[in-house]
Amino acid sequence: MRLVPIVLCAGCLEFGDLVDIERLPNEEETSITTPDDTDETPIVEPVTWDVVIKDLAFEPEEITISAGDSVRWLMEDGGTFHFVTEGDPNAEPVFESPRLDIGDDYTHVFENQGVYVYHCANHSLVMRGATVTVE
Ligand SMILES: [Cu+2]
Repeated sequence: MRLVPIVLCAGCLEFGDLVDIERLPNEEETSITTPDDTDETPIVEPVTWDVVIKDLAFEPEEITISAGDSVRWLMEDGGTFHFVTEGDPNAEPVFESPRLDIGDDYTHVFENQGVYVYHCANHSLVMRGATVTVE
């Protein structure tokens, strides 16, 4: 009869070991999550920045982004159409959107640093001098 409690004790110890083992995967999951967070920190994901075209203007007119980022122009001007054309009027554009009617959008990826001045080829007298600065 006295052997029975001893056997039960042994069972308790084994159960305790099992509990410790069950905790180990949780610690591993925690350590796995930490390197993932660390990896994400130095990797700068490209960002898409929105510029709204409305009331014969680009808003914001000046935007500063990082190399690799994109700018997406959202055409929200009714009753007319616009372009997003890099460079001064009469110059060969580095980039140029197709004709943008209301609801259209145009995205350009800026891989290289620099200051990109752009205008609307359809309203080059009033919609000009907008800039994308790529750092
Ligand atoms: Cu225009």
